[in-house]
Parts: sequence; structure tokens; C-alpha cells
Amino acid sequence: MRIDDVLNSRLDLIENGKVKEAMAYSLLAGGKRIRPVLLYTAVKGYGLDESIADPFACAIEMIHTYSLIHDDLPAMDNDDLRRGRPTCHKQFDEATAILAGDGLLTYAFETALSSGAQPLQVVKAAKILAEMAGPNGMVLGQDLDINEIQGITDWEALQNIHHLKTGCLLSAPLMIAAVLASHDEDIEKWHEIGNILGLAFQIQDDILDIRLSPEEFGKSNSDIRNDKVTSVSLLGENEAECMMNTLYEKGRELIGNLDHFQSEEMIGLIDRIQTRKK
Ligand code: GRG
Repeated sequence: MRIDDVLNSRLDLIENGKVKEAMAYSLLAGGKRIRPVLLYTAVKGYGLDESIADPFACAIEMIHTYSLIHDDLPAMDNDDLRRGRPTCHKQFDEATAILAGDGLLTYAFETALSSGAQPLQVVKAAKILAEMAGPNGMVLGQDLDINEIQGITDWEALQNIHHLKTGCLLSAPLMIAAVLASHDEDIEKWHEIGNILGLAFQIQDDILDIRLSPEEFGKSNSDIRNDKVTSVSLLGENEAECMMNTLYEKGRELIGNLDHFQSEEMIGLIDRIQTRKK
């Protein structure tokens, strides 16, 4: 995959050492690469060459991978299995896993800022990335997930957590594509589409979590172990699945309504995500 080549070339620029090894271990562990693929597909939908998206595709996957490494730590979900392999802190140690996450987060921005796109576009895109990943975005979602979720009894409140924790990092590549294509009027539309797809993706994750074994899913079923409130525990499996399908359909409809955007490939990608098996 294109994203693996660009990630490898960025990793080659890091000094050898245990932290680099741990960053590479988690980054190259065979994730689905959904976020970079969303970005590449969106820039192509705007008629641009994929290469313009390379630094941002890398940056988003690095931020996603850092979030998984930190989420798996004993202080958070305390998971042993991720992407079908021991989690970063199990393979190395906690200090190295924390540093690998820190390294990936900071290197993500160094990589994004090395983009050859127009400087104003680079600044706008990097700001979106920071906003979506930071304390008003994914980090806030994780805060609520850790500190508030157990008291939640209504779907609206759970939806808000999912928009932040999952939706923000799925919105970022779509919003960044609009910036790179100089279609800033689409940024908020993609934000909403990313939130809808993120919610669908999270519900699907909750359903797969109860349907698959950890070996099949490639990660621990920590939601069940931690008796966590999820879309399935709140809505029931059937209603959750109906909601997921409705949301994916709504996402496709909104994408089809965008002006200046060739939507076929993106809609095909959403179909493939909807039928994913893990
Ligand atoms: C530590 C700040 C911080 C945030 C952690 C990513 C995350 C937030 C928590 C992980 C748990 C979780 C269920 C997150 C929701 C998003 C999600 C479904 C992540 C898994 O993404 P995939 O399926 O993973 O794209 P791969 O491994 O394929 O890249």
C-alpha cells in the first residue's frame, strides 16, 4: 500500500534506538489504514494526485497509532493484544510505549509540516489535525470515555463521546482533503460526514467486539471485561446494527450531494468499510 511506503520512508529518518523500534513495531503492525485511505480517496475525488496527501496521510496514521498505544496502557484500557500482536507496552515496556506514543504524536506534526503544498494550506490542514486530535477532539473523547462513560444512560451522551473519540480522527482526513483541493466551503460538510461515519464505525466496532474472538478481531475484548457502556449495551445488538446501517447510508447520501466531488470511489470505500469483517 502507498501509505506503508511513505511511512517507511519517514521512519528511515529517525535515529536508531528502542523508541524508534517501538514506533515502527506499532506503526507497521498491519492496521487497516482506513484514515489514510479516506484521505487518498478524497483528494482523488477532487481530481488531485494522491502524492499531495502523503505527509498528511502519514501524520494521521501516526496520531491514530499513538492513540492506540496509549489507550492500551495499564493506566487506560490495560490491553494485551492489538492488531493481532502483543500491545506496545507488552512487547517493550511501559516507559518505551509512552515514549513511542509521544514520538509518533510529535513526529506526525513534523511530517505534516514538511508538506510541499501551499504554505497556507499546510497551516490550515495542520490546525485541523491538531483540533481533531487534541483536547477539544479525540483527547476529550478519551477523557469522557475514561471518566464519564460509566454514568451514561442515554444514547445522546454516548453519541457525543463517539463523535469525539472516533469521529474526529475520521473527519480529519476528509476535511484536510477539502483544504488541499482549495474547497474550504466543504470543510464543515466533511466534518459532519466524518462524525456520521465515525459513529457508524464505532457501533460496528462494538458489534464486532461481541461477535468475534480476540484472535479473530486482533484486539482484546476489553469493553466486555471492563463492563463498559457501549452502543450494544445501550441499544441492543439489533437496534445498534440498524442504526449503523442507517448512518452509513446517510454518509453516502451526503457524499453524493457534494458539488465538485467525484463520489463513486469514496462511496465504494464506504461500502467496503460497512462490510468489514474486523
Ligand atoms: C489515548 C488520547 C487517546 C485516545 C485513544 C483510539 C482511541 C482513543 C481508543 C481506542 C479504542 C477505540 C475503540 C477507539 C475508537 C476508534 C477505533 C474503533 C479505533 C480502532 O481503529 P481501527 O479499527 O484500527 O481503524 P486499526 O488497527 O485497523 O488501525
